[in-house]
Order: sequence, then structure tokens, then C-alpha cells
Amino acid sequence: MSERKTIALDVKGMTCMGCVNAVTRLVKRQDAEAEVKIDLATGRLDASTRVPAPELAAAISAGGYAASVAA
Ligand SMILES: [Cu+2]
Repeated sequence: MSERKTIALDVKGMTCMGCVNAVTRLVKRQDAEAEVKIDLATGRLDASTRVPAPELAAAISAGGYAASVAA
């Protein structure tokens, strides 16, 4: 695994805390030690993780929430 990095994603389709929890679980499935912070209002996800941002975005998208790497 690579080094831990701070990454940011834009996640679409989250409407409640249940969605936030679901997306958090999708991240933790890729990296159990990831630190995840999600802003439900903006869809912004900040994480400290060893998983590369595009890979994490793909995993979240596969889980039903369209995610992309934030600018
Ligand atoms: Cu929800």
C-alpha cells in the first residue's frame, strides 16, 4: 500500500445521514483505517487514506453514489 494522503472527492446523491454512513462504509471497505469527513450539504468528502483518490471515487460510484475527484 502507498502512503497515507489527504484527498477530496465530490459525491453526488447523498440526501441524509444514512447516505453519509453508507458512503463512509464504502470508504472503510477500501481502507479500514481511513479517516473520513463528509459534508452532506455540499457533497464534499475529505479523507486521509492510502487509497488513491480515483480508486476511491470508483468504489463509491460502484456503491451507488456518483463520486469524482474534487478540484
Ligand atoms: Cu440517505
